[in-house]
Amino acid sequence: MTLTVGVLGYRFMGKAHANAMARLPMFFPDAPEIERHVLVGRDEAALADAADQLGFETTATDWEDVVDEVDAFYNLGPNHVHAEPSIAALEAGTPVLSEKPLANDLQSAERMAEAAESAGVPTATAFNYRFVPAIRYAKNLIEDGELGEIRHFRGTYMQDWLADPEAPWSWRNSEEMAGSGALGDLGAHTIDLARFLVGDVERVSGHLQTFVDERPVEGDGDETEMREVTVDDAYSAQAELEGDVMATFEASRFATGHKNDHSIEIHGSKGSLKFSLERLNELEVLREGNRGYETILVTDADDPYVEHWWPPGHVLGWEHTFVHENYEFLSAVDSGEAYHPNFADGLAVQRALAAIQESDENGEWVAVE
Ligand code: SOE
Repeated sequence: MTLTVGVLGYRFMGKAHANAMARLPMFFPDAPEIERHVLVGRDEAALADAADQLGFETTATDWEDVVDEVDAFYNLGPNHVHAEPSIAALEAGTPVLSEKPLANDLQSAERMAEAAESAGVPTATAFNYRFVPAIRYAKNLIEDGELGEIRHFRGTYMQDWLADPEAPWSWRNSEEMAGSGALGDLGAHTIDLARFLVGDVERVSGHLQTFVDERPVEGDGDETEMREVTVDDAYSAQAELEGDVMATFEASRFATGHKNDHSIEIHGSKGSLKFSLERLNELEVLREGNRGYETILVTDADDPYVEHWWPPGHVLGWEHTFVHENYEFLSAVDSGEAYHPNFADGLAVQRALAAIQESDENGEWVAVE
């Protein structure tokens, strides 16, 4: 049976997921057969062009017409539109993949996770960095006890696309639409990796900062309209993870010189590891008894997901994480088996994000319930 996929959103993430779906038959022949069936958006002309470019059969301007007609629904819109279409799809029994963070606020994330629980179908929160082969390799090392007892997790996510005060305002600068700034957009990924590799976040102390309070709205007029920035440009947090693990998290859109630098370090009683997204094929590992780190090029055929691609050393990139994520999610939709990271994982991250915001506001440590 061919699975039909409906996708809301056709910009950055729409393209990343459509590309992933297009790669599946060639590189993952055991993936279920799918059809990029319907692309959803509001601007009919732009939508028609996007559907053509991204390989969709049809278009729709109303998500309500789509959510109960497809075998899987992808919600790739801005954060404030994650909840309603996703909940409607789940109420119709349709599996849903939502972009991250799960929602723009904790209450919406809770409603989404409840709807997922009641529907009992696979859901996904699109934390694509879990699907980097080197991250999977790291997880295997930790599970095999190679690092011993984990003591520290350090995660930073550095970008610089807002360092220029003239960089235009977008929905990512709006609390109403995005929920938070660097915290939710970037920190959500780091917190998900902390949970995936080490364990749940138990309590946090957070600090958020906005460096530029208003930005120009892009437009044709002669008068420059300025709009308020209502989210953080950067955040930092210290945290305690389960098992008495000490953690620090940090992200910025003002880290000049860093484009998309998501880095983590983990220290255990027997060894350590380091990973940076800017060198995503590599993992630095310090093994017990060694004086220094070794650099492992995670591109061997028996490394996670690599047998589907190229010979050793023929490196993979950012877009491959989406292919792996789509492979796992669509296989779960086909088989009905559980998938992670699901909406419950997305909610757990959202609870940590909300606690970091609350801690910044009241100046105290906050427990992540
Ligand atoms: C923009 O900051 C962005 O595209 C995020 O929204 C993504 O989740 C991250 O993977 C890369 O940066």
